[in-house]
Amino acid sequence: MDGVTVIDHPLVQHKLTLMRKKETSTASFRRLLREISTLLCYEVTRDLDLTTTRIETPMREMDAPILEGKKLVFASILRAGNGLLEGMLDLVPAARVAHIGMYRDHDTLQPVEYYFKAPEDLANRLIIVVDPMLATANSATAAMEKLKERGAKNIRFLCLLAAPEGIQRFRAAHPDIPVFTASIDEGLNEKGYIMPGLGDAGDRMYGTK
Ligand code: U5P
Repeated sequence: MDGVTVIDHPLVQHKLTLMRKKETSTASFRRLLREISTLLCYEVTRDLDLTTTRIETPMREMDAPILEGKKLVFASILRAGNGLLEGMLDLVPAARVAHIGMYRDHDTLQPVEYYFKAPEDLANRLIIVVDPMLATANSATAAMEKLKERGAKNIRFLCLLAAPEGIQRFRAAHPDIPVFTASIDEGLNEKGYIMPGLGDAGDRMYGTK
């Protein structure tokens, strides 16, 4: 699918299976999410531009590669996004972080925004938005609109699981934003849950419900 990358690395797929299992404990789920997010982060940043900087090794000087441009922004759609965020920050500790508070109204499935805090200069940075689940895509689509309103121009969306319907809606609304996911599942049930999915990512991470 155009603009959609499925990260089918064997370690990602193995860990994802463990996360899907209903008997996986909160502690294991959280640890697996953190582990898997470092692998996803590795893939989503694979094509970042490099420049060089002059350094001195103990032996001599050299021009060594470093990331080009301003620091990345990781934008977490609360609350489940925070599970992906932690592993990504393990890999890119200097990244700036945005938080987008969005909950899904259980009846209408529409996103309700309750919090937004992001670095000032979004226009000049690559923003990687994270939420483990792209279901109806209502929350992700709304989050992108908000980021664009604040000047964001270069955005990627990273999730763990996506429903085909969600991908279609997301790409129709934001064709400029590439989607990275570990799996495209079968579809949504009548309550907007991904099938077979892994349940409610926030509840499984935090042991609620
Ligand atoms: N969500 C889940 N599991 C699902 C479907 C949705 O946890 O099977 C939650 C995610 O936390 C995500 C939000 O933040 O709902 C995305 O839903 P949507 O706006 O894409 O429908």
